Amino acid sequence: MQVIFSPKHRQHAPPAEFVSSGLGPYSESPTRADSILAALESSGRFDVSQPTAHADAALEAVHDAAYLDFLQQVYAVWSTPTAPGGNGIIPLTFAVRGLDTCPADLVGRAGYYCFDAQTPIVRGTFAAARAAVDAALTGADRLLAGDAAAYALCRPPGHHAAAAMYGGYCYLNNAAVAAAYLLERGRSPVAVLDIDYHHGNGTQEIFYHTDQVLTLSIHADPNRAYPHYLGYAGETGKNSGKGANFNLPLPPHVGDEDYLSILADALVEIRAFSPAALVLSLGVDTCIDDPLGDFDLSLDAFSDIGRAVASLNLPTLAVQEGGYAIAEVGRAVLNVLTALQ
Ligand code: SP5
Ligand code: ZN
Repeated sequence: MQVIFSPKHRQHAPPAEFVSSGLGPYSESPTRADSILAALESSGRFDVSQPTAHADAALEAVHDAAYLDFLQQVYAVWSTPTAPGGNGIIPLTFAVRGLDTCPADLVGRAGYYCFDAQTPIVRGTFAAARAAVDAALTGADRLLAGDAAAYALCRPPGHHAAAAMYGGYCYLNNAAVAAAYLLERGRSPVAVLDIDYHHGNGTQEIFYHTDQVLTLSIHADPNRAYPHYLGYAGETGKNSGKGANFNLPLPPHVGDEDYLSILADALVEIRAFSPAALVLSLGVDTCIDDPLGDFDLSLDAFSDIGRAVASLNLPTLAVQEGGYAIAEVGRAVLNVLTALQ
């Protein structure tokens, strides 16, 4: 299986994020990608290549043009010699209900587009995020060329980013851009299965009104877990998208057996939809040792997940999302991909 990976991810390395006790280390660190790449390389089962550059059109099919301009420009405007701190741009105000006019000031726009205090923009953020999109699109090209599966080792991840919104360590929605690109090239309809511990709110929002993309997310119940404000079972899609979004929120300490049974339910929906391709938003923060999650999946469960997804017999693009237990993420991803192969 082809693994697509860009070393440009390293340009995105914010030193800190806000946690409940104040500033803490940034969980979505470059070492995550090191761990994954090392595990895949040591297995000797994968070819690793760099992404090819893709035109902005694919990105613009999913994200708002003014939002993309903001992401691309804000750091350069902000980083004057008098600007304080090295933590990157973290907004202090947020455009929530009733505060919804986008200001002219680029830095003021951070709080218009951002929805949490954990997703700083540093100098290299856009370059890294753009390279991650290219990785997902290069993986999609492999499917279009006839490969049964491909894996994009994306960093930063993407599933929390919506058309004009960033948060949850995500800026550009790699999986959604790849799904729209496959659709555009005649792989219709497409299913996106999100198995990250957190709800894929960005992906859900992007495809909420269309019946061309089935979105399913298995995640921690947002009543207790990030992203809190979306991801409930009652969200089933709107307009022609009605019935094409499934949320499967779960309680804490879900173990292998229960998880695999929920996954089997999701696969039933995917089969019924008869997609031409599958995008797998592959977060491994469901692992028992994950510091952000409270699920109890063993490393063996990740092999079972890979086998279950492979049983769909669909061209499958796996796109890396979360996973923060540095010692385990490589093995968890390796187990999924080995079984998927
Ligand atoms: C892509 C992705 O996985 N983004 C996740 C963003 C989650 N940020 C919220 C972190 C909240 C931390 N709560 C820690 C609870 C520890 N038990
Ligand atoms: Zn996650």
